[in-house]
Amino acid sequence: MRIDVVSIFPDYLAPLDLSLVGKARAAGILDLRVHDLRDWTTDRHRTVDDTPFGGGAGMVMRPDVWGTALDEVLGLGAAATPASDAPVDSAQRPHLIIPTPSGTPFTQRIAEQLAGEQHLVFACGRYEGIDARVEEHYRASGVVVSEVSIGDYVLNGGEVAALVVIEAVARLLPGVVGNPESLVEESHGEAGLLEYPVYTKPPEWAAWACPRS
Ligand code: JD8
Repeated sequence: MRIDVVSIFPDYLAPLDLSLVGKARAAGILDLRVHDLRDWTTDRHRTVDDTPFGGGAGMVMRPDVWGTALDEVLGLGAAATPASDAPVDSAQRPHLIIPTPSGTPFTQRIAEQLAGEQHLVFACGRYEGIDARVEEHYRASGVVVSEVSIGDYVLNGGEVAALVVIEAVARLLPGVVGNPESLVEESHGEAGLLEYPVYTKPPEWAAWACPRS
């Protein structure tokens, strides 16, 4: 699987160098590329935001900078494969994922669906968010686009949500979790999420005994 993440804070994704996801990358199971959105700016101040049309507080992320970046990462730019040769099977085509507070609540089921795809692209917004025309433009261009939320609370940007989704998806890829048995166990339907208590040595601790199985 290939995953691209575009953000103005690429270091926020550094935890993905660690642990199982880090090993999956080293093993070539996961091709994860993190990009700095400012690399696609053209002005010397590397500007990515501007004041909101219609007034209001805060700043909004510019569609033109995001467009240039996503065209390249989605492989849609000039150098892209002509539409006629574009893979028909949606699992082959890139899936643009935009974390946003108003997105579809992220679930284990969505993680399982995404784990079956070949190429995920995360657009991590900041400020008040990304100009809404970006999502409309790529939907209209036939790109599979999903807006997801990781919960009913407000974060400062999409990076933390991208971390959550990428970890939940990556650990489902064959060869990432050491003992796939544990994946089967935990995936026994919705109930699977409700983990059961776990115990290990010593059998006696602080006058607490492990329940006899
Ligand atoms: C993307 C900008 C900050 C949000 C003004 C604070 C997801 N479950 C979630 N909560 N918050 C986000 C999220 C927040 C984001 C962005 C995702 C881009 N912000 C904005 C609107 C109010 N600031 C999220 N997934």
